[in-house]
Amino acid sequence: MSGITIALSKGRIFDETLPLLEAAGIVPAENPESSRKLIIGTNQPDVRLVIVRASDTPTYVQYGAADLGIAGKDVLLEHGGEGLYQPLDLEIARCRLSVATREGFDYETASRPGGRIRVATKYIESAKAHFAEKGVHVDLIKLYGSMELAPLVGLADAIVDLVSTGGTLRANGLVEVEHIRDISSRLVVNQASLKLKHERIQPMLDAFAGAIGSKE
Ligand code: PRT
Ligand code: MG
Repeated sequence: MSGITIALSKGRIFDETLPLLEAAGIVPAENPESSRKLIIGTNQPDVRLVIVRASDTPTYVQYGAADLGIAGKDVLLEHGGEGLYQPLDLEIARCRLSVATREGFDYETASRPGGRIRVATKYIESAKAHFAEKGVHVDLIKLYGSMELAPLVGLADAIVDLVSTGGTLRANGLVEVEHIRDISSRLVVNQASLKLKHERIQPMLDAFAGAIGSKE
């Protein structure tokens, strides 16, 4: 495949990537929200988009099934980033990774060095690193979604999840008790593609870099 394949997920990453693609002169032929197609052409005959699950983006790029991709830092931290070049923070799909508990739970005491806490999360690697750094013993329970439910039904003391407006936590009687890190989406590039297709990829990287933050 001599053209360029870009891996994107539907939803907020796709929506917020459109202006960046446009800055690079790339316009998708269809909207993946209304199309069932997983491979979408663009106005550039040698550029196509592949629509993947957000957490699968690094994997497609790592193995070279896509040359470029856009993935949240949350997803990249779990993946590990092997085989990926991460040249740009696109500053899109911004949110934060935080610890949340039920209102009234004594997180202060539970999270002292030497303490022990039961945490449900989709973000095992980030949670493990965070509590290790604090010197807290953590029993991690892997979930794939609806993390907010876990403290409400006694599955865990706390969750580690992404927070944007805070509305989901509030609606479920949870409170954000610790901010772990800010999250945004990064451009990821397959390391071999960057070398072999440098003349085609570098101008795209430059166009993306020039367009960062311009919609705000
Ligand atoms: O949905 P699916 O399981 O397919 O995958 P996904 O949830 O990983 O994908 P998607 O499209 O929902 O998110 C893609 C990326 O957007 C994530 O990897 C993050 O980098 C980024 N992002 C930015 C967010 C949010 N903001 C966000 N608020 N991803 C998820 N959320 C969720 C959060 O998990 C919680 O359930 O929104 C809820 C909280 O939102 P507020 O506004 O109520 O605080
Ligand atoms: Mg989602």
